[in-house]
Amino acid sequence: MSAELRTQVAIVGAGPAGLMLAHLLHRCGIESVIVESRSRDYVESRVRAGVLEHGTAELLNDTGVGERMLREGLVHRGIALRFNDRSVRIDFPDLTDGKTVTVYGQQEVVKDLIAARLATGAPILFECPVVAIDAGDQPSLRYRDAAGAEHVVRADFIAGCDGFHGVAREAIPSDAITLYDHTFPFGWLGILAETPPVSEELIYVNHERGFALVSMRSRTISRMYLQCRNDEDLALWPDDRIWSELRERLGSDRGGPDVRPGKMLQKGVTPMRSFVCDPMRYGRLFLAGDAAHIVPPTGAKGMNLAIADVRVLAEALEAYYESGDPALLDAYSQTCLRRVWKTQRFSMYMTRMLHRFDEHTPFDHRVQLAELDYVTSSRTAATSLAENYVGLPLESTAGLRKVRS
Ligand code: RFL
Ligand code: PHB
Repeated sequence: MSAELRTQVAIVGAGPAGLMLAHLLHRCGIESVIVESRSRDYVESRVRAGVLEHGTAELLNDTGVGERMLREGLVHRGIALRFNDRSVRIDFPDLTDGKTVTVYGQQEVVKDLIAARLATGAPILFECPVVAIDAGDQPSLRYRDAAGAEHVVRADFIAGCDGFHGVAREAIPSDAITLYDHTFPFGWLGILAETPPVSEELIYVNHERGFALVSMRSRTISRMYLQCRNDEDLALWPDDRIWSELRERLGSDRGGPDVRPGKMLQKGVTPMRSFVCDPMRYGRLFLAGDAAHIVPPTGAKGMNLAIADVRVLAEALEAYYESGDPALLDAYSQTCLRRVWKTQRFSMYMTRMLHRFDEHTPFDHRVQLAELDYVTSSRTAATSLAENYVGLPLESTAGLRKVRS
């Protein structure tokens, strides 16, 4: 039997964007239905981002979903850039008026938001892929349940928060949007391992064999990445090879941090790309997060951008339902895209400064090292990096002020 649901905002996808949007809307009394293709267990265990900008952590706290993050998240006051076998620290609070970032896994944010959603009793449908979206004047979507039956959700608005490979963007006629993209000729091989972090803070490494990054999820679990080919075959990377490559790029035998092999919990390859869809809206369909844009992970920005989008969208929907004024909804795409392009710029800057490019000549490589030397020795340059890393100021806060009070 097929069912029909009616709501104010139908949300496609239960990633950080969809879940946070539902959470913010609930706080201002707007109803939503979340429809997610995967199981709850799957979305709660998908290991991805790990760094929350200052404003993202603040938003989680201010809206009542930051309690576990406050207890278990690790507040980081800086990062190290490592090149020519030396590490130089960028001190965030010193350069940004006291701001920090919080290391707290994306899947933990997702777990906290799902718990908050379930506590409200509002609908969240797992294992229900959305198969069609009608973005017309009377928007609706169709999803298929686990038994294969199709159902309809009718709504005032649809939020496409279904990631880069979702269906929402596909529902927009191609002549109504412009897509910008850039693919990098490399990817990241990421591991999660049971070994204490090699350092208190993240280390971004420029090495002649390629980029490396050491991050963490807790005081006993490390998350580390190695630059690899875009189509890298994981079978060529037994654990031993990963550990010795990390030791080599970190300079463990040359005074660098000591990487100690531990139990490998997960391995995966992520291709790198930059992508923007402009505008992020078609009629009553609004795209948010990875559905609208992708950044290479070097700036640790993807999840933060997703949260920044839905903050703007929730505020615009709140204004619309309060006064019938669509001005903020009309400005949504433009408001978000300003931040998106600045974030593309920063992610591109970090990526270019830290990776090996096949086409680089020895001249290009020297310029790259000079960039690192500059950013770690000029307070002005370091301030720019720090300001972007902790997160540029969030857009207008008119609606949010009410949420906080
Ligand atoms: P998501 O998380 O991809 O969620 C989309 C959800 O939509 C569902 N879906 C559908 N549901 C219903 N019907 C359909 N037809 C559907 N199609 C898809 C999916 O199952 C999924 O649950 O998108 P969202 O919410 O926009 O969030 C974006 C972030 O996930 C992403 O930007 C970050 O993970 C990027 N990222 C990082 N971001 C940071 O802010 N800081 C970091 O440190 C950081 N590190 C990273 C990263 C991404 C990485 N990978 C794996 C791409 C490190 C890595 C390695
Ligand atoms: C992570 O911990 O997964 C992480 C940290 C910083 C990045 C990217 C990923 O730039």
